Amino acid sequence: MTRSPSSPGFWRSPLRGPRLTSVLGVVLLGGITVLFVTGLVSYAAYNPNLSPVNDKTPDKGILGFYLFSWPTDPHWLYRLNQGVHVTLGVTLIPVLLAKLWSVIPRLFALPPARSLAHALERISLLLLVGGALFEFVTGVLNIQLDYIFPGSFYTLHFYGAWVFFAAFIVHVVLKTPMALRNLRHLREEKDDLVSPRPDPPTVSRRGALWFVGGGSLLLFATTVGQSFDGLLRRTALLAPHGGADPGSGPNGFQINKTARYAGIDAAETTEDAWHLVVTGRTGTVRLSRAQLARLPLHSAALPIACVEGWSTSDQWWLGVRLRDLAALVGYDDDPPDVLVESLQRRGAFRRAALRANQVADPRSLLALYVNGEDLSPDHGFPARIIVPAAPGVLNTKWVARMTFGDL
Ligand SMILES: Nc1nc2c(c(=O)[nH]1)N[C@H]1C(S)=C(S)[C@@H](COP(=O)(O)O)O[C@H]1N2
Ligand SMILES: [Mo]
Repeated sequence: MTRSPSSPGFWRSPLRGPRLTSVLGVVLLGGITVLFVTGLVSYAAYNPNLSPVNDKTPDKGILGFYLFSWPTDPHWLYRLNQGVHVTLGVTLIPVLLAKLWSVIPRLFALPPARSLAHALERISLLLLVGGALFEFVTGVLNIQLDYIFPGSFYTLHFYGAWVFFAAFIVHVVLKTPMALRNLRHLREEKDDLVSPRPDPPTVSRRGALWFVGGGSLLLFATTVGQSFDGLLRRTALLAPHGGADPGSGPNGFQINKTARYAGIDAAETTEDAWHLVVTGRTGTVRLSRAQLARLPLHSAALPIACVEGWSTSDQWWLGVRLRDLAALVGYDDDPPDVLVESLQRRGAFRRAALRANQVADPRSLLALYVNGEDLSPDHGFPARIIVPAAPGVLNTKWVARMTFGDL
């Protein structure tokens, strides 16, 4: 009988019990709530309703709600939000695994359902555990591999989050009172998680918690550096993403997709070949890079902050204000939304839309220079967008066309 995982005697660890499960559960309650909120905020940062360009999630309905235009202040807003989302998500992995381990006997408990209520609870658990694993796995794949917005990752992680969170709410409502009771009373009550025939302990419960916490600390220490430059970034052993080696010098900061990867041919970006085409209320204007450089230039110190969690510190960009470009095509005081398109012919990031409040911000630039030098090919030469507080993906590189108004 003890051979079967559905019999309580099969599970021999003396660590299992309501107290261990409750401690881990309370940590996850706080942590996952933060993940969900920062995830929703990150979604809002894409300005998802701006034409079908920024968010192509099919049939999102009310789940794709958003409540506000993404602000441009403070300029590090997305950097902070996404750094917390990704670093915290990675840090919680050991806690999630330990929590699942601590309740595994219940997965096999028989009969599968004692009552309708019990059946419903078990179904919600299936969605909870499946959803949690799904969100953590898709999230980690996205930062470690080359899954890209707005392809499958974005849609999967989005829908997975809602399924998971619905089950999470049910679970929290059902379990929190008991978890808090378990934490207040130090004795282990009779509980289905406590093994009836425990093996002798090889580690204390406190030791086990230190082990889990140590794992989390290690992941944290090897991830958090992705939000900083220099030596600290080199500690981000687990968050290597951010494409090619950026080298040193003025353009020596994280690169996501290189010019070569994006299929940008140097011959298309020469002074003779490249023109920016700006369209708006009063028609179309074509500008060479030399002509752009003779317009009033402004500078702004802004970071690149990718959805994958990595970011750079503030770089010093110099270029033409987006609102000045809007004024060239008939929007003098009332800059509208803009659709920005890259020279790049294929790939997910070749176009992005910006909202009027982003265009209006005096720090939003079509940058020609960074840190006192021409943009490098990999950072978007001849010209790229840079907008305060926006996710990296909206900072289109190798810009070819800008269409203001009526998206
Ligand atoms: N045309 C184009 N623009 C792009 C991308 C791209 O692949 N193609 N990547 C975007 C993403 S996801 C990020 S995070 C930033 C990265 O900018 P960087 O490579 O200069 O750091 O560029 C954005 N602009
Ligand atoms: Mo990105």
